[in-house]
Amino acid sequence: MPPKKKDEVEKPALIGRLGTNLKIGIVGLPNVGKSTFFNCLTKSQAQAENFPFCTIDPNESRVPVPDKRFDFLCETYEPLSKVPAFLNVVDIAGLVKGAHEGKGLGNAFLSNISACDAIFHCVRAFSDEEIIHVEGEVDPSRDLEIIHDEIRLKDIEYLNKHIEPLDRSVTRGGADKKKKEELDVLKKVQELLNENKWVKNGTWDAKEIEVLNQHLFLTSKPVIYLVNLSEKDYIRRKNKWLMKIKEWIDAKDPGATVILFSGILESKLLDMATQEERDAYLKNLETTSALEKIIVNGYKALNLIYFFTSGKDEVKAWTIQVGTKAPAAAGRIHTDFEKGFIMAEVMAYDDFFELKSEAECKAHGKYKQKGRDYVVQDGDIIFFKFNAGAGLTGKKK
Ligand SMILES: Nc1nc2c(ncn2[C@@H]2O[C@H](COP(=O)(O)OP(=O)(O)O)[C@@H](O)[C@H]2O)c(=O)[nH]1
Ligand SMILES: [Mg+2]
Repeated sequence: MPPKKKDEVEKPALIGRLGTNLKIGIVGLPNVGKSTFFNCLTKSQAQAENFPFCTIDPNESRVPVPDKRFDFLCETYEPLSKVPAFLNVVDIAGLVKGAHEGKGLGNAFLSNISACDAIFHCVRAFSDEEIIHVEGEVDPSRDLEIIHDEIRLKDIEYLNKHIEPLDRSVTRGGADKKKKEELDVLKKVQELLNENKWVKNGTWDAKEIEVLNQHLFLTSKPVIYLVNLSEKDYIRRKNKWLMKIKEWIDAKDPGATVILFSGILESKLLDMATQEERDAYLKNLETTSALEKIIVNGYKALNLIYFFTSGKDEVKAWTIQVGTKAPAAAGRIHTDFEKGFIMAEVMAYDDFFELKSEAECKAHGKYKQKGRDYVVQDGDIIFFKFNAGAGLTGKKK
């Protein structure tokens, strides 16, 4: 077990779990293209059939995060081993109206969402007579509302269970200051949820976030909206529902990331034998695949970044949370690196890219020695110096 790294991470001003093994779940009504999208992401063979509940067990997959910086480091070092960062993606079973009361797969999918740290909310904006729509007609803003509501109602159920006993004990006068503060936060949550809003759309200070992080409300998770279009609509970036989708998101989740994609187009690309064939197809249609953008944004939504270690043996991206300091980042590689931490020798990626080598970075003062308080930045290229004996003798410094 690695040592607790709590003191090495900046106070979480962000809602959510601490850790680097975070996941993003694909959520939406049945038959909106979730598994199709998941398959494209993972190139795995999960089922994608015209049947509302074909994804009974959540499928999970690790998807490499595309990054030009990583590619450049690999070209420079030509290492024996290349390890990029990965995004953990879960294909969650379709959710239907009434799910919070147990309809469809009900609580199963809701606990799957609760195990995830962010949400890809997948919505169907393609028409296809052959593909059954559980609500009859295709109507993305109605579908967005259904999912938004089911998750919100589940949080209300959870909230009611927790707020009542807390309220009672505070009223009786037997509760300490902490309990009172918790109750205040839960009341604020209740107000938001009753106003048809999500916890993540409220304004919270660091103290309140500490309380929220003891509860991990479903509606506190970041959401990226994925709009599944026909190939034609995706290419021309036009669709009769897009305006309404935008209006819904502006009203209910202002500022959220929305990404257009086409499940059909992405699967077609997947079926092609070679990259040349894919490139030619895309070039001919003057379009691009949306997958890279989706993966990169999914990773960002989890509040994760990575630093690199690089050399002839290996170029590797190490996932950390935003705000992680150098010793804890070293601990990602090995606990002894953290225990015996001496310093981090750091090149910012942009400097390395400009100067092309470690030697040039050194010559230009861009190879910097950083201490225990250094907050690691996304893309830093780091070499850790540590005292090998420290971990074994149990000395702290
Ligand atoms: N026409 C069309 N069909 C799609 C698209 N994406 C998925 N489908 C089909 O819709 C059905 C349900 O897709 P699936 O990915 O299993 O949906 P899920 O229930 O949300 O996981 C399958 O038959 C897919 O082939 C799309 O972009 N266009
Ligand atoms: Mg599915």
